Amino acid sequence: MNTKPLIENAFWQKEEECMPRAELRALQLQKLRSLVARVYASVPAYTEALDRAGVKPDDIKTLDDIRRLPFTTKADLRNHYPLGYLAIPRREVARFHGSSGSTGKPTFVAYSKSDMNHWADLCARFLYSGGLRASMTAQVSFGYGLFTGGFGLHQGIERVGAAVLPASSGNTARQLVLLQDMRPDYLICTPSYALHLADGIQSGAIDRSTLNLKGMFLGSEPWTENMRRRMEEGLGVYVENNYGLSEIQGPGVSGECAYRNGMHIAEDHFIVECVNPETLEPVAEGEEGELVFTTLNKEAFPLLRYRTRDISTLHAEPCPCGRTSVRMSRVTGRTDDMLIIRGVNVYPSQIETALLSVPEASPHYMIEVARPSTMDEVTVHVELKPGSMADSISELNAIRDRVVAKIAGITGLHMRVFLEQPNTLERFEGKSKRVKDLRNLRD
Ligand code: DLL
Repeated sequence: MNTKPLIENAFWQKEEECMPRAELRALQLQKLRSLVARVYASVPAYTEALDRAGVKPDDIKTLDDIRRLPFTTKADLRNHYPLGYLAIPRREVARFHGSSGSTGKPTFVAYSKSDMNHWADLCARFLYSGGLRASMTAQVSFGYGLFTGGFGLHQGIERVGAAVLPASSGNTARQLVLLQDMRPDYLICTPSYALHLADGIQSGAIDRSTLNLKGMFLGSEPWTENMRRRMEEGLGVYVENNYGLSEIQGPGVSGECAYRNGMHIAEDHFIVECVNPETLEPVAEGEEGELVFTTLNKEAFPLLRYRTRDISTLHAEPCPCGRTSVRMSRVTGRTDDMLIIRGVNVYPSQIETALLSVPEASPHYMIEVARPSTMDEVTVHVELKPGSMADSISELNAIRDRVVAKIAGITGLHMRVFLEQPNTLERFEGKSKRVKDLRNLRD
């Protein structure tokens, strides 16, 4: 283990971050008991699920009793669309966010004033630990909108007291101008976009000597130590990983400390489990499994045992930084078919929905994801319906453009589309495998 931190070891909320484990566990149990009582009383979907599981709030006597609670999945949220899991009166909601759902409609989440307050602190924890200070400026190149990235990080920076440069996503030339002229100390975005901007800087698109960049906080999609090395060596900056998901909060669920040996999970706010995705039984410490989170403090949208579908490992041995929480390794994969393309979550079923709305297109398709240099590129091969072969190139182009537009309308992403002759793509007898992911996301 690396015991020499690259930057100073610092805490935003030392008491919470370094709470002795026995105290932390006692706090978790007390919060878990009140959470189960609260959702049983206020969320009909949970009243039903707990009754079905034969568990009453009073049955939760130890932390291990969490295993008696039902899991919550994205499908549950979809079945109670849009706000079936809301646990407070709607008039008390301070903010809504949403993430892509596999059907084309987003999954909505909600925050109370108190949830927003905790969220800002949890983002401030990893920002402060990575070196952001009140005198500094941070450029946020995450999208502002239903996505939790932009607004979530924005609040964390404000909580630290630093200045926010809310660049939002896209428009690379302008991002580079901001980096050069506004001289932010930190850049906050997805790893693939950071790499893209780093390549822009290194190719001489802007005058590198004018930059004031000290570091980058990256998250929202899988990335690798190789990518970190490339950016740190290429730009001479400090690069830190942080993780989160909308259903549980957004960014700030976990983040690295100065020792960078996994991401510290904010266990005073979330109980984490790592389970075998088939048996749903816990895996041994350090073994790969699916992460499952229970929210302890969320008022508006508390969730019991939410299955993230993210594959990772948990590590409980003490960290030299002094934080007492369990750490998670990088996310190495998913147990479902969700793809993360340039930070945007995409399900193959969304592409299928788009194809079904174009009369000439068939539902036979193949999605290829590649990362030729730094940015993900998606190519969709789609068969035309028999009998709908167009006679001219301009007709074919028109069909293709409609498919591209439909996909963009549903996923928010521009994908390359190739129209194929009927009956030319592979057919599947068992589970179809419509995605070829050619990216190397492990090293
Ligand atoms: O991506 C929240 C976020 C925003 C995290 C900004 C960090 C920074 P969703 O759009 O709901 O929320 O996507 C959540 O993204 O289940 C993981 O699969 C993936 N993910 C998030 N952070 C990381 C990371 C935000 N550091 C989904 N490494 C999660 C790998 C990540 N995957």
